[in-house]
Amino acid sequence: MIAFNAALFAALTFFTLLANPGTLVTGVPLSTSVSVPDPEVSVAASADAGSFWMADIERNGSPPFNGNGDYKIFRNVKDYGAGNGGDDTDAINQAISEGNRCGQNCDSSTTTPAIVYFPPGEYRVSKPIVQYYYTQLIGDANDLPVIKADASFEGMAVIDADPYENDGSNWYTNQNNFFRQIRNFVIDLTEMPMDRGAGIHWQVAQATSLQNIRFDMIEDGSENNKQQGIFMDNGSGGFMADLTFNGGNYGAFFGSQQFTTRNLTFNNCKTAIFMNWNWLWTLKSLNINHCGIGIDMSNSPENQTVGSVLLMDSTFTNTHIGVRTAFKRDPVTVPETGGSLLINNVDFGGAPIAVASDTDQAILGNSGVVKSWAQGRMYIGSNGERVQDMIEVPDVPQPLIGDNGVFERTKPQYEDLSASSFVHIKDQGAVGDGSTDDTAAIQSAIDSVADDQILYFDHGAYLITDTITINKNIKIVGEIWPMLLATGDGFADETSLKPMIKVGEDSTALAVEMQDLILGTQGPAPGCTLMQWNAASEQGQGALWDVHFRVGGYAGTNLQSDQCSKNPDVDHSDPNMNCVGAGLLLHTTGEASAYIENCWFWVSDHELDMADHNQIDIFNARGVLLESTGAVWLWGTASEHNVLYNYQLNGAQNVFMGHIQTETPYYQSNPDATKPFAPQQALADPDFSSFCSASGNDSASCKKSWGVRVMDSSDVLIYGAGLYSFFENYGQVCVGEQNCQTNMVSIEGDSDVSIFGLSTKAAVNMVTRDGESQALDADNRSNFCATLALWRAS
Ligand SMILES: *[C@@H]1O[C@H](CO)[C@@H](O)[C@H](O)[C@H]1NC(C)=O
Ligand SMILES: *[C@@H]1O[C@H](CO)[C@@H](O)[C@H](O)[C@H]1NC(C)=O
Ligand SMILES: *[C@@H]1O[C@H](CO)[C@@H](O)[C@H](O)[C@H]1NC(C)=O
Ligand SMILES: *[C@@H]1O[C@H](CO)[C@@H](O)[C@H](O)[C@H]1NC(C)=O
Ligand SMILES: CC(=O)N[C@H]1CO[C@H](CO)[C@@H](O)[C@@H]1O
Repeated sequence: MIAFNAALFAALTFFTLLANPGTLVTGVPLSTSVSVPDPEVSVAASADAGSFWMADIERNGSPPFNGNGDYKIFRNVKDYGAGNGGDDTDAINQAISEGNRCGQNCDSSTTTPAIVYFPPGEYRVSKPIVQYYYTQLIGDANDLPVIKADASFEGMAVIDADPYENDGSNWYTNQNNFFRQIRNFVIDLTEMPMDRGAGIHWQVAQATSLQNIRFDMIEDGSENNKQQGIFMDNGSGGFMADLTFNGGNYGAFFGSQQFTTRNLTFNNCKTAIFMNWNWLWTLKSLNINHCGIGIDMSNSPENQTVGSVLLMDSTFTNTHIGVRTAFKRDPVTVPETGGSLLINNVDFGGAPIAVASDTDQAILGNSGVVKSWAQGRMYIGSNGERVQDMIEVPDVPQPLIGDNGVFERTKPQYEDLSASSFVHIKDQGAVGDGSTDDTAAIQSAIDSVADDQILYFDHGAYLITDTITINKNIKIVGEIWPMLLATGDGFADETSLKPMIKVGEDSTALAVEMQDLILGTQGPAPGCTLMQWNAASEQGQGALWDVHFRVGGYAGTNLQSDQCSKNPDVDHSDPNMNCVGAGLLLHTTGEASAYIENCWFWVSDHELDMADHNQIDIFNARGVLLESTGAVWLWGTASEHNVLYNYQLNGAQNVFMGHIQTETPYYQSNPDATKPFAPQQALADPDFSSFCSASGNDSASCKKSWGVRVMDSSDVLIYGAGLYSFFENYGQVCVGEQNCQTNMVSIEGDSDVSIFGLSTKAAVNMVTRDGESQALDADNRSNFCATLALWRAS
């Protein structure tokens, strides 16, 4: 993401909230009859105290580009004196910060990763636990550690991912605050006075996640209750799943550009979710019980700050108001498409008012299960109308359906296994030092690992010079994102793409699960597909979680700011071929099926490690290419800065995408998207020269990367898309004029696609069909993007 000046949202700052905390509170009374599980009870009842493999797995990983051979990746907070009954704040912060890591005044760094592990037990804090850049805070998955805020706790939140200084500045740029996880905790605010307290300050961007966390807050419906589980003021992201919020004023206070949040339970909150601002937000599998308001998206009714919300597969029980909104169909509210809302398969049986106005008048009364309801602008082809009503939508294709609407599966933590079930890649001959060719060692480790074992990639940088093939059922876990880097002559021929990692051949049935890896290149690899997924599998048994595709801009890639810094004043008709990345990031083929969650397909736009952190030009040909007909789910993915397209579907079937986020390259149109790669028919590449002249606009502005291109594909559902164009040759005049490029989404041929919650930025045409404009940005303005509640071909 970019350092974008979003002063647009300044009216909603944290400081305003602190200064005037009463203004956002609605004071709807709530029942308090449901009891909350006592953390002490669950701790005592657990049979597996301290049994998580994370605690005692052998640690062979090291960051190859750190320079300090003694650098410690793994830190157990007990080794720093935490958990002994006193104030644990300093010990925990010491465990996090030790080793010259990326803290205050550090923009970013990939060379100081740390896993900070919390064994079962209670930890007491009086000040925030500061989560440094590139940190995973992980508790015992079998017996959640409890972090208890002291009654005298002072500070923003129990865990703070981006501290504020007294002058209001942040440690990290919120939109660049990447690579973080927090999982397996109870955060307890119940000893604090109820007029204060937050669990996690989560001001983050891509490649971040919260998973399996319970927030315990004071249950009290009065005005004085100001506690909140998550406080998210701004950022860009992102993903979270499996969270429970008990009590509090707001379970979660959300504000960010775009996000996917899945499987969240709220009990006895005054308001479960307060949506402060967004461009788009996909909410899936919410259980909202005994709350005053479920989702309040009515902030600033006279000029709404919420762009859009997609709510799917959720249930409201004994909750006064389901969703509160300021949107009105007529008279038109400001901005015109602000407050767009999609409701799909939501049980409002336990909410007397399903959708209410900002003055609590019923817009949609008690409704039982709502199949589909929308407010905003809805397009059938090029016919747009303003709606606020039930709508007709096609059924979700059968292969995509799970137990609760669209299939979902959280990243497994294999918590039943012991450390002895893990086979270390470094014990199998791989070196991971960023200079040794590890191809053969990795292939042989994959071939020899047993079915009941897990292949563990110790942290490192593993060079791969030829295709590695996975032809068996396997589970692969990375130690805080080890890097698999394609390099060498074997990946040089851009006209003949060869995979670095090939999963199955020709639709073979396999169960392949991978998590916490990074795939990239060392130097140019234009003949490389980083991952080709050919395997079919049972629903959700072929999966990637937190596997990030990251090309250029970090230590070890030889594609950094010393060689590839931007230079917009020079003509780039002859691009610097030393700054080429890969040919294609991810490719699904045949009858392949894959579950892909919280994966970031990022061609770097700026330097993460070198001190200048400058913007850089990396030419990576293609992003994600889906050509498969088995089910593919993309939950919370983003694809950015690819030359030809970020997502392309060609002959694909049964695809769910929600939410997706894209940015087109900042250097375009210097050069435009016709350079440096010639379109290849075998890959169904876009041919901008012929497309643009055929569609009657041969301008450079037409020859820019697609956000999403769909050809001859059916049963495709997109639930939330934020597709952005922020630059013309690094200039931003076009952002205000909403015309950084002509097009963004192309639907071609015989395609059956429904796009719910489409938000585009600075593309004149939001959607074209076979080259013809379907919907204009100028007709559909929201707070920042232009937004459609729904686009369908017919
Ligand atoms: C709404 O707010 C935005 C962002 O602060 C501002 O640019 C715009 O002018 C406002 N519109 C109206 C009609 O007040
Ligand atoms: C993020 O939020 C903080 C506090 O609410 C505010 O000071 C800052 O200006 C915001 N930053 C951006 C880029 O919106
Ligand atoms: C949802 O989250 C809860 C609490 O973390 C967990 O127990 C449950 O298995 C999750 N459900 C799904 C479908 O993942
Ligand atoms: C092409 O489209 C762009 C963006 O809509 C517009 O500014 C330009 O004038 C168009 N050019 C032609 C030749 O139609
Ligand atoms: C068709 C339609 O309703 N278009 C409206 C969209 O919003 C613009 C302002 O941004 C109005 O001028 C249009 O009338």
